Amino acid sequence: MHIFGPLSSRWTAYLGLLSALSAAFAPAVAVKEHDFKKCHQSGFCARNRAFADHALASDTWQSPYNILPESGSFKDGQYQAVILKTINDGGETVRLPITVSFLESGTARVTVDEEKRQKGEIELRHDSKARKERYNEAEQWVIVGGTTLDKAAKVDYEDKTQLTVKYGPSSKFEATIKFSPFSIDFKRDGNTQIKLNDRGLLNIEHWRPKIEKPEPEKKEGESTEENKAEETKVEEPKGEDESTWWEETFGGNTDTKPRGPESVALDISFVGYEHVYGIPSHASSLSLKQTRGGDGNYQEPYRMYNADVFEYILDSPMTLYGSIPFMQAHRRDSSVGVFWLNAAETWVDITKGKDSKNPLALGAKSKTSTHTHWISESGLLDVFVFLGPTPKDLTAKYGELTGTTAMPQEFALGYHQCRWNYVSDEDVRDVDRKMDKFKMPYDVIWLDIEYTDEKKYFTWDKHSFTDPIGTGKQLESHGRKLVTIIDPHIKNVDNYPVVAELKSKDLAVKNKEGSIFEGWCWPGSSHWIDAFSPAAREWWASLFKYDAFKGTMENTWIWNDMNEPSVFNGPETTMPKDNLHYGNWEHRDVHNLNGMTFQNATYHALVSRKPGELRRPFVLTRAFFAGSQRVGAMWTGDNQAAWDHLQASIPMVLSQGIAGFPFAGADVGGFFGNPEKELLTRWYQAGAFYPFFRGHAHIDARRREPYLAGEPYSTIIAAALRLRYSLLPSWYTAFRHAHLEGTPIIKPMFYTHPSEEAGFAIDDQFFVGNTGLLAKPVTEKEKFTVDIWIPDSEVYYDYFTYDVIPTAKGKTVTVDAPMEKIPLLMRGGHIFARRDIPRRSSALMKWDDYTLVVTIPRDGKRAEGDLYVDDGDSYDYQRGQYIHRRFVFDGAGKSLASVDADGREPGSVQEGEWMQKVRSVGVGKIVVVGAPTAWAGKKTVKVESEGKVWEAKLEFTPAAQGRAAFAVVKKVGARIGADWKVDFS
Ligand code: NBV
Repeated sequence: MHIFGPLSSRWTAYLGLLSALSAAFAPAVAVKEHDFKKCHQSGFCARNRAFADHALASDTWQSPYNILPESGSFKDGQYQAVILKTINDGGETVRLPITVSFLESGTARVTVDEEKRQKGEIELRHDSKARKERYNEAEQWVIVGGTTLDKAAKVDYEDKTQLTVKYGPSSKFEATIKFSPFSIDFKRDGNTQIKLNDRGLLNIEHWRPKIEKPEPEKKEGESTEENKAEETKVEEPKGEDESTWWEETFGGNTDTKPRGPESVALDISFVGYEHVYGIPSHASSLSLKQTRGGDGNYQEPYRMYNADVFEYILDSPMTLYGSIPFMQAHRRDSSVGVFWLNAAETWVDITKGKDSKNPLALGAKSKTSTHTHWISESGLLDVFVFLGPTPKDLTAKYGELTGTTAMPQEFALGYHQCRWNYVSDEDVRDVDRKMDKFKMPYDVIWLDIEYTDEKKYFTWDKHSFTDPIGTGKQLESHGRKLVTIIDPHIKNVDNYPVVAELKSKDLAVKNKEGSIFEGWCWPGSSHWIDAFSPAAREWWASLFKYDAFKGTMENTWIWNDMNEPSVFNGPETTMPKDNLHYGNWEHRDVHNLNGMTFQNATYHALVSRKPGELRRPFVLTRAFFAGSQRVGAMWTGDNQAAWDHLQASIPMVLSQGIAGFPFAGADVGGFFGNPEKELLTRWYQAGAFYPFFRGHAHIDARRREPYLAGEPYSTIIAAALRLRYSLLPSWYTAFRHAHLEGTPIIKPMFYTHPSEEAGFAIDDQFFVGNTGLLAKPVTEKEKFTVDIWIPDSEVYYDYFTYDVIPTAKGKTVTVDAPMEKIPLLMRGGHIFARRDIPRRSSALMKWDDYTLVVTIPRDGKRAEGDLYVDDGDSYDYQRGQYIHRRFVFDGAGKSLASVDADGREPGSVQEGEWMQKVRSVGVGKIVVVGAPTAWAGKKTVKVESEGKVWEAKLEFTPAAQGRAAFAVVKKVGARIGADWKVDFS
């Protein structure tokens, strides 16, 4: 082991952990909360909260921001003007250019900059090399579309005090920009939905020179009369705390803040909306809580500052590993939202209150409004406003701007077996064999940091991993993959070509002096690749070529961890904010983007591993930002083997889905500690419904591969794995929708049933894609029933028994959930696809026939669903090499038909290799749950396809003891890719 330099307390904790060899590691210690800032310890957060307190407590408060009317102009869907901020008791003003853009998508964007910084007319302290502008490149990383201006947007009304613009679909949207004080009201169909600066909390900390003042003689926290007078003379508002303007120290680290105070903050009110969702990642409820105290509320704002939060606590607004500053507000039948495009440290306060001013304007139903206060340390004020009206519109419009989930490799939806660490080639091969022996399907086995030669990424431990290619080939023989971890910290050691190149090519993150930044992480002294730099990304790509990263092959994929970035001896375990990135942007400006740039570099590296090899990369990331969904999957980080962590994982994964990054999961079994068998089993049952399904464990945790659980647990876990595998066609179809429409993969009740208020706060049950499958995993110890809330009057069947669930709209129903059972209902009116032959991996199921399950609705009239299939690996789907079928059961016509979901004519696509091969794949079986009694005597049905007609056998089972009647059509015989019709008459 290396001898490390001065150790921070946190680093000591890591070392302690590593040396804690006891397998019986107990997760008794929770996160050291004091290692992470609270709002009052983060200067700009404290200042803005104080600003808000001052403004909200005063009856006479008026926001000092006014649009200079004569500066305004409206052209081609865009309004531009200058906001004047009044300072020094009205003696001076600061010019803040504002642009309000109305986009064709119906989204509006409000951007405010600061003229002096924009023009570089400021002085930096400490001879800093940092950029003078407010960070204005977040959009280059985040926004990929949807920014075309709405030329049809028009000024509807204008006078000296305000301007109203009509825009959006059929000009249903309206924005009223008031000049003095500046505010904007957004209306849909004449009703106010969102207000900016209505409460006057807009605060853009303008540049000012530091005025050296004699240190007042006072005790800390006290303020002398002279000092007060001085403060009043220099700045507004009265009593502003300057103590954190120029320098800030936390946990022994000092931030030199060369640009002084520069925060941006704004209040955003959702008028008449009681629920807000989004802004992941927090270990909190789906419907966000209030943050200004009170019963059951938080005291702290939700924080977004990507961090390696060691053993995070639950039910907390504290920051976690990734951030997406996108928020949806929802009330009955209406959704609106905002996206705050800022990559700096950000806090969001949330309060809810009765709207006393003008309740009539809100409509009879609305009672409560949600007020939010967004506070970022630096950068532009850049906010996108979405006016809905449905949750689906919100995710679609957000997806249009930031991109949607990359279409994953099909294997990525299978089960992933991970631990820190599989210790040798033989260990990996042994686990691989045992999974087969115990008939447990899985697709990927993972290697954590110990596979490397002393934490030097792109190398292998010489003693334990002598033949990674041999291991890769064994995996490949069953269609399986290997994922290896590659972190962004590069070991600072001699004779390591990777670090030598990083230094010689000058591609690492710099410290505030502009020399290479050195910090501590797993390898000891390390440097960090600066993935903001195009040259660094190009170099990074060169490291993944098969002949560079020897030991990898076509079935090797990558895991990016620690990319917040985690720096053990850094402030809050990350980089100093005054570090410098490519383009001389300070780390403070780009912190939340950092993880995404690294994952992005890896993604592009994998696409270019070999010329001509075009396969969809798989990259798992821990840190993320808006846009990360375009390049891979995420997981919720280092959770614990505890029931409450299993519970917390569900709202966390649901939040990811509505924030546009649905390819999400939590470590199954819990990372820290040793789950009891019941917990492990229940976690597999829940994990089978995470979009990303991976078992993982800490190095000190006992081995817990699912076959080690022993009976009855191993068999039950195997059943959960198989359930996942049989439903893979439906999961893949849900991903296709996420990819095209930005929809979540697993959907909360407010999303699927936006009219049912009782469901708005429910976050422990969800629908899977459009399948109508409603799951509610058991997350409590010794709990053998669950209460499922039923959102509508449709019929619901038990997935496994076909029992008709005695339900009523808006009621909860208690469903049995013995150990071996995952509570899973099928909503009537859907059709979904499965593959029923269990095999070892998803690749081995590729050419199997499908089973279609039709759930007859209560009125018997119509059931619908779809299936998307492609080669699961290449980009050929972009050239039409896919099958997308729409299935319609017509109760009146007594038929089930399959048509091309995208309206493509048969033969219109030239069939490549995969399309030809998939011709052999057919519809094996059709199961009709809730089959009409009229089918009782039926023995056959007529199948018609591709100009032929034939008969297939039908087996009808009548209803009995609460179980629905069902019918099975066997050996249907139609091709999955063809048009066909089954006649049940
Ligand atoms: O690489 C080791 C672990 C990894 O297993 C885990 O999944 C990551 O979240 N990594 C963090 C480093 C630190 C763990 C204490």
